[in-house]
Order: sequence, then C-alpha cells, then structure tokens
Amino acid sequence: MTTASQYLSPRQAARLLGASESSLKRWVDAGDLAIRRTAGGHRRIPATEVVRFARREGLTLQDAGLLGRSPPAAGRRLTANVTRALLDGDGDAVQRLLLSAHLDGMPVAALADGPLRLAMEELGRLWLSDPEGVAREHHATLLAMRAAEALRNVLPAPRPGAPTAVGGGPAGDPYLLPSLLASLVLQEAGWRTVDLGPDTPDAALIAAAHRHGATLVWRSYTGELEPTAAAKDLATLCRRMAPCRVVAGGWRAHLLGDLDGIANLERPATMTDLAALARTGA
Ligand code: B12
Repeated sequence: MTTASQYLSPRQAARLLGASESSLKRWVDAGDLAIRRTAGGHRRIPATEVVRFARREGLTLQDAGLLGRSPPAAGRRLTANVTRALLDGDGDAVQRLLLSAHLDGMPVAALADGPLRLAMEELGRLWLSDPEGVAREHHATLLAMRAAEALRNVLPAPRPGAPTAVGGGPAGDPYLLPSLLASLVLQEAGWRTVDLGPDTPDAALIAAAHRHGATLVWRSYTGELEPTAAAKDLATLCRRMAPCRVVAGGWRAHLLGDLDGIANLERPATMTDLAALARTGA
C-alpha cells in the first residue's frame, strides 16, 4: 500500500486529485507539481506534494486510501504507536503516523500537546533504567523533528501579506522541538514563521524580529533557568519589542511568576492555546 511518506504514479496522483491524467501533466509541465524520476525513468510525485497542491488549489482529495490513511486512531493508540516508533528509531513510521493523523483532521497543535509531548515524556524516563536511554532520547528528538518538518510540507503556505512571527528558545536553552512545534502551529494559523531554534539570546531575537517585520515573537522556556533573571529578561524583551506581541510558553514558563501588567505579553499554556490566540492577528 502506498503511504503518506511515499510516492505516487501520475495515474494515482490524478485519481487522488479527481483530475484527468492530461490535467496532471499540464500542472507538472507548468511547474505547479514537483515530480521525481525513478532510476528506471518513471515519473513519481511525492504524496505530500499532491496534498499541498490540493490545498493550494482548493481541491478535495478523492481517494484518501491512496495515502495509506488509517481510520482515526484513538488518541491513546496513536500515542502508543508514536512512542513505540520513536523507541524503535523508526523515523518513517513516526512520520507516517503523524502525517496520517494530521490528514485525518488532527491539528498540529493537538499532535504536539498529545502524542508528541507524551511520547517524549516517556522517552525522557529511559535514562533512569536503560544505559542506552540518553542515546535513544537524542535519536528520538531528531526523528520527531524530521516528522514535524514533514508536517510543514502539507501546511498551507503563508498567503502573501501574512503577518510574520519569529521565535526560539532563550539563551542556554538547548531544546529543539518546542520552538519548532510553535512555529508549525503558528504557520497552521496563517502566519509566516521564522524559527530561530534553541539557545537564541534576546538581542539576536530582537534583531531578527525587526529585520523580518515581526508582529509576534515567541519564546519557549523548556531548559533549566534561574526564575528571577529569566523573568527580568522577559520583561525587558517585552519592553524592547512593544508594541509587538510577545508569547511565552513552555514547560518551565510558569517558573517566571505572574509578570502582570505587561500589555504585550501573552502566556498560553499549550500549543492548542497558542493556536487559538494566533488566529487573532493572522
Ligand atoms: C529531549 C530531552 C532533552 C534533550 C534535548 C535535545 C534537544 N536538543 O532538543 C537534552 C539531551 C539536551 C536534554 C538535556 C537535559 N535534560 Co532533558 N529532556 C528531554 C525530554 C525527553 C523531551 C523534551 C521535549 O522535546 N519534549 C517535547 C515537547 C514538545 O514537549 P514539552 O517540552 O512538554 O512542550 C509542551 C508544552 O510545554 C508547550 N510548549 C513548549 N514550548 C512552548 C512555547 C510556546 C510559545 C507555547 C505556547 C507552548 C509551548 O507545548 C508543548 C506541547 O504540548 C524531556 C522529557 C519531558 N517530560 O519533557 C526531558 C527533561 C525535560 N529533561 C530533564 C533533564 C533532567 C535534563 C538534564 C538536566 C539532563 C542532564 N543531566 O544533563 C539536561 C538539562 C538541559 C538544560 N540546559 O536544561 C528532565 C527535567 C526534570 C526536572 N524536573 O527538572 C526531563 C523532564 C526528563 C526526566 N523525566 O527526567 N533533555
């Protein structure tokens, strides 16, 4: 069976788009649909490319079975499968599971708050009992990142004139996934995003935000931090960025205390909350 991480023949792609093979050829010739050639010279179209094209053109996918979509898996089962795939180091499976769930209607924010967060939490306990635990955790982080980037391929591209959001983790914070996921959630809500990744000092974030004309910056507080200093830095960041919105979240964000009275600071607890607030302004 063809899976969402694989390739379709022109005939399959046309069927999926509910179009004729000659229309498909026209789109390919016009450069609207990227095509690859197999070693034997056969034309193949990445499934993710077909989904992206369908979204852009407002077409409804006609035969989702071609993407290997499974019926909506119960959340717990999806989490168990993602955890298993990450533990096994099976990157294709992680990608397929997340992509299928997303194509079945699960927003990126729900994938982040549910299966991805829970699977990584489970992985984070391995080091206590398994000498290879740290290695498996590192590998899993990279596999989860690749799968998250594959989701970006099927998100709608930002519309011309879409507002820009720039963000990353604070200086000294090594965590990659939370900031990457925040950028995907914002993109899904219609923003153009620039993820600066982990360990991004305030001065660098501010310079990048100005260069990109950002109207929102995000911070993910996940790594170890000194609460008083981090809260002071965040207040200064808000002051220097005003009136740009500053969105602070992450596992350790609650350690920063109340920070009341900063007009341009928003503190959503989850990616789902981020998605909700991102819809205002996009
Ligand atoms: C992977 C990992 C690492 C990797 C990171 C690799 C990388 N480059 O990304 C490395 C190896 C660097 C690492 C290091 C350490 N780690 Co670590 N790590 C993890 C692990 C397993 C997963 C983190 C992750 O990516 N989660 C996935 C994200 C998506 O989930 P999340 O962080 O919960 O984020 C959610 C929300 O907070 C929110 N959110 C996050 N960011 C944002 C931003 C915005 C704007 C919004 C709105 C929301 C939001 O949405 C997300 C989805 O719901 C966690 C386990 C866990 N429970 O989190 C341990 C964990 C956090 N690490 C831990 C520890 C102990 C350490 C080390 C001290 C280990 C050591 N001895 O060196 C160091 C400290 C590093 C530091 N400077 O802070 C402990 C912390 C325990 C504690 N209470 O303090 C944990 C909980 C593991 C454990 N059970 O012991 N770690």
